Amino acid sequence: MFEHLLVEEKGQIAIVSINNPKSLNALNSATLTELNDCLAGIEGRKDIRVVIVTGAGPKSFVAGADISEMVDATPAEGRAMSLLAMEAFGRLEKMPQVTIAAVNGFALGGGCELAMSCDIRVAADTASFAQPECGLGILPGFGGTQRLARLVGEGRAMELIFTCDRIDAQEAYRIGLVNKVVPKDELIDACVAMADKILSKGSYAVSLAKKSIHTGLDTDLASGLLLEASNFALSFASHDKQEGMRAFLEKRKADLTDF
Ligand code: DAK
Repeated sequence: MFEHLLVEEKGQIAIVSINNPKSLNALNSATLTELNDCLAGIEGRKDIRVVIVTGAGPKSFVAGADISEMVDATPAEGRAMSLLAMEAFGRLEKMPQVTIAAVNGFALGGGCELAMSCDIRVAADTASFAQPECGLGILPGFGGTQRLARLVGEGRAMELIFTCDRIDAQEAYRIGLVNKVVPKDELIDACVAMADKILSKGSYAVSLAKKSIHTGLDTDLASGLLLEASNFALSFASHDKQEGMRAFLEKRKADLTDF
């Protein structure tokens, strides 16, 4: 049903693969539109609770925005593309589902920015990361200046963006850009295992925690703590809170169902 995406569902997990093999999964407007539509379709679903985003093929997660489409784009077209990406990438951050980037190869420019829009990043040991935009006479425009600095700190983000250096998966792990590095052949299994572990917890509580973390990081500590208190109160109204605590006291496994 999508031309540029492959979507597979495994129980409560959706695996969305960017599928533009001829350009190493570069993101053109059509792909961004499909990604946005696909995520919009998933975000209201209660039966899907984790989304894994990856790249089709053996070599590349996403090699960036599609340079062949951008080369002759006008500023107005650039703005339209930016708004489209902002919507799609913003959805990954705001949707109640947990999002995991399974970075299976090149994560360059918009590809690195796509990975950074996910809640968690797991990298294959063959993955590499860069923000090469300044070498093309532009700057990261899908959130890279903001999200990279938040993830790895201002100084490292500036160095990576100014030099356009490409770093390997181990270095990305060392600086906090990715959560873990696994052998390439085990990447999807590792992401599914992580998803299964998350799914065994209270999905409603996890989604409230996600919202608290993302929204809290955009505000001051005092406001973030108030938001946490409100979301904490919401969790107290859930079936899962009753069930989780009772199960502990009764020494049995909790049956957590809310989302
Ligand atoms: N766009 C279009 N085509 C690409 C591409 C890309 N980003 N990356 C690779 N390809 C194409 C290549 O042109 C080649 O096509 P053919 O020649 O076969 O037709 C094919 O994929 C295979 O690539 P290579 O032959 O180069 O493969 P190698 O293994 O030798 O090298 C590479 C792989 C990933 C190191 C190399 O392809 C490469 O350096 N690619 C470009 C990486 C890059 O600079 N990416 C950042 C793009 S800039 C915006 C906001 C954000 C952005 C743009 C606009 N707005 C707000 C409007 C974001 C910008 C970026 O992401």
